[in-house]
This record gives sequence, structure tokens and C-alpha cells, in this order.
Amino acid sequence: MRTQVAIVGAGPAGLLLGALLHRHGVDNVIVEQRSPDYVLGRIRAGVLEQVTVGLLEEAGVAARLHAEGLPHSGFDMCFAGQRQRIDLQRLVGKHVTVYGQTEVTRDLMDHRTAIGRQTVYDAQDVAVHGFDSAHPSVTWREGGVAHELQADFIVGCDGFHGVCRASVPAGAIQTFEKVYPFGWLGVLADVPPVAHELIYGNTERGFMLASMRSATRSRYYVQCSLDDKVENWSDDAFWDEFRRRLPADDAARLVTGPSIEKSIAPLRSFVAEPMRFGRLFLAGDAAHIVPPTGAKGLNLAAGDVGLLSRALAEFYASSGPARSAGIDSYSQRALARVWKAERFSWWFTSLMHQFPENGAFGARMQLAELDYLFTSDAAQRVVAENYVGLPLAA
Ligand code: RFL
Ligand code: PHB
Repeated sequence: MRTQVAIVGAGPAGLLLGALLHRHGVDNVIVEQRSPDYVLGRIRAGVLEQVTVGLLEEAGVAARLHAEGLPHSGFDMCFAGQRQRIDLQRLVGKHVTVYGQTEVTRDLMDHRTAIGRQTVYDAQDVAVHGFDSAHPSVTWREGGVAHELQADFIVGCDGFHGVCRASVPAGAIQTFEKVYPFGWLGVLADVPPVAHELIYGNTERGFMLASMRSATRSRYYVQCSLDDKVENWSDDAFWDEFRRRLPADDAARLVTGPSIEKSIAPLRSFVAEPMRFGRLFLAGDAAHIVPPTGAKGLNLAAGDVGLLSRALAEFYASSGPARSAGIDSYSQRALARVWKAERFSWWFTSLMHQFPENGAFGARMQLAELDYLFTSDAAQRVVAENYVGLPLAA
């Protein structure tokens, strides 16, 4: 089998890249190790930046998002009994859209079926070869039968635990990592959201976040210890803890119900440099991870494939040495954006969680920073500018 661009991984990065390349007339095949149901079963991100929405529009998959997504022009931050709305619209003239990663993925899958581009699901033992040569390829097994896909380029959209980054020789890659000393316990439930906008809280009992997927489905999180287990948390125990961390007015309004999903996610910052190795590119979680506090993971993945799809389209549409300019600068342009989102996610995480190991001085620094943020329009503008997302061309 042969194609122009072989994409490894059918998460949001791989599916969106496939749709954008298709828009530019570039042939592509996606190879995914899991089943479609498994991919759709992962409950993850919920907040889309305008850049991400713009890319979904460009890909032709934004109709349901526009019909069902919830535009949010602000969110609340709480600590020590105080509450501050970060008015995104007033501060930076932009909003974000609440629309779940599951729905984005479903829309991209349906679109891919409609355009008739191939996705191989349930591929076993996926491997990438020859990306330091002019003839890269991807191999896998399906029901015991070996398959090979030859391509001009391979793009690793296979997430943090994927095979692409792991196939790069150790001497060619540098990684940067910070693991946080806590996780997030998240619950999804069919109950109306406690507030119209998201609430991020730093409480004495730990971080809390009240988010949502729709007017009837809520997504709530609490900071938990790294060695905690989901089995330790009955629904009642979660609701009790969540209610105690909510501001009092909201706690009084909270509607509880059975959880549809409950999971614990560790928090990590991670970047791999560069994001290109010969004819292999990395995009999304395959190249970088952010803690979820800034809602940047999915948006960064979309930004990467936005840049890469344009660079690859330019490569196929032109001739001569200049055709490679976009792909040659992809890694450097993507990383410049990635590091800024890493910085914001790390900062927001440091501000909003309890870090007993930082001692009394660390706690006072956090309070001073929150107090400053709540009283300074300039500080709020910085938060707003980062939260709505930096432009793609920067
Ligand atoms: P994904 O979504 O991990 O998709 C990668 C795909 O590659 C497949 N794969 C392989 N395929 C073939 N061969 C192999 N060897 C393969 N190895 C893996 C996988 O099966 C999968 O289908 O990465 P992508 O596309 O880069 O998308 C990134 C986003 O999914 C991610 O950044 C966010 O979901 C991060 N994230 C969150 N981001 C937010 O903005 N807000 C959140 O609330 C939020 N919650 C989360 C999250 C990530 C989590 N993870 C990774 C555990 C909660 C969790 C639990
Ligand atoms: C979510 O709805 O899952 C969500 C929203 C905002 C975040 C993180 C997660 O910062």
C-alpha cells in the first residue's frame, strides 16, 4: 500500500490532520492500534480555543460544534472565600467553546467515513521504518497478517505512549519533564452544571474545577493524592468532597447523580525536542504533555497539525527548493507555541493547587499572587490572553 502521508494514531491530532490534508488534496492513511469504540470512550478535554474551532471549520467538521457547542466568554477563579470572574471577552475580545473531545472525535470520524479516506483500526505491533531515508514506511499486523504502508512522510499522532517518539534514536531527541505530586479525580454525570461558566478553585482541601459538556452534563474534578485509587471513591464520597470545595452559594445549588465515568489522571509537563526527525514528524501528545489546568492539551494538538498540514500542503503544491520551507521550520514554529502553553499550564497549575511540600513561604507566595491577580486588570489580561490561546502564526 502507498500514500503521501502516513499518520500513526486516530486521536484528535491524527484525525484532524487527515481531514486538513484531505482539504488540500493530500492523500493520507491513518493507522490506529485501538478500535473506534475505544477511541470514542476516552473522556478527556472539554474547552476549545478559537484557533481550534477555526481549524475544525477549515476541515469542514464544525457544523455540530456550532449547533451544540457552548460559547463561554469568561470563567471564575476562587480562593479563600473570594471570587473573581476572568472576563475573556472584555479583556481580550475572545471566547472559548465548551464542546467535548469525544464529540470532536466523533465528528472527525464521521467526516472521514464520508470522504472515504482509509483508517486502519485494531492494528497490532505498529512500527515505523526508514524515516531517515527517502522511503519511510509503517508496518503492522491485522489478525496475524502483516501489512506495509509506504509513504513520503510519517506523522506520529500516537499520543504520549506511542511508538513514533520511542523509535527515534536516543541521541537525536531531548526531553524535558516535570511530574506533579498529585492527580485529578474526575467525574462525568448527567446533572445540570452547577454554574453557567467554569469555576476553578484553590481551597484548603485542594484544587477543584466545575466544568461541563452541555446544559445537562457536568464534568467535575478534585485534586487527589497520586496513590489514590478510583475504587476508594464512591459517588457519594466524591460529591461530599466536591461540595466542600465549592463556594458556599454553588454548593447549595449543586445537583448530584450517578457518575457515568470516574477516573484519576496524573499531572505532567513534558516536551520532546525537536518535533521532526528526517521524514518523521511528531504532533500532539506524542511530542508534549501539559497538566490539564489550562485546558491546553487538545488545543495544542490541533495547533500542531494546523501548522503541519499547511507546511505539507505547500510542499505538494510547489516545486523547487522553497517547497520545503514550511516543513523545515515546523518543529521550531510548533515548539515556540508549545513552550508558551507549557509555561501557562505549569503556572496555572502552580497557582491553583495545594503544595504542602512548598511550606509556609510557598503558600504565602500563592496567596499573594492570587490577591494580585484578583485586583489587577493587567494580571487578568495576561491570564485571559493565554487561556483563549495564542495565535497560530506566532
Ligand atoms: P491521543 O488522544 O492520546 O491519541 C493518540 C492515538 O494514538 C493511538 N496510538 C497508536 N496508534 C497506532 N500505533 C501505536 N503504537 C499507538 N499508540 C497509541 C492511541 O490509541 C490514540 O487513539 O493524542 P492526540 O491526538 O495528540 O490528542 C491529544 C489530546 O487527547 C490530549 O492532549 C488531551 O486529551 C489531554 N487531556 C486533556 N486536555 C485538555 O485540554 N483538557 C482536559 O480536561 C484533558 N483531560 C487529557 C485529559 C488527557 C488524559 N490522558 C492522556 C490520560 C484527561 C486524560 C485522562
Ligand atoms: C474539562 O471540561 O474536562 C476541563 C475543562 C477545563 C480544564 C480542564 C478540563 O482546564
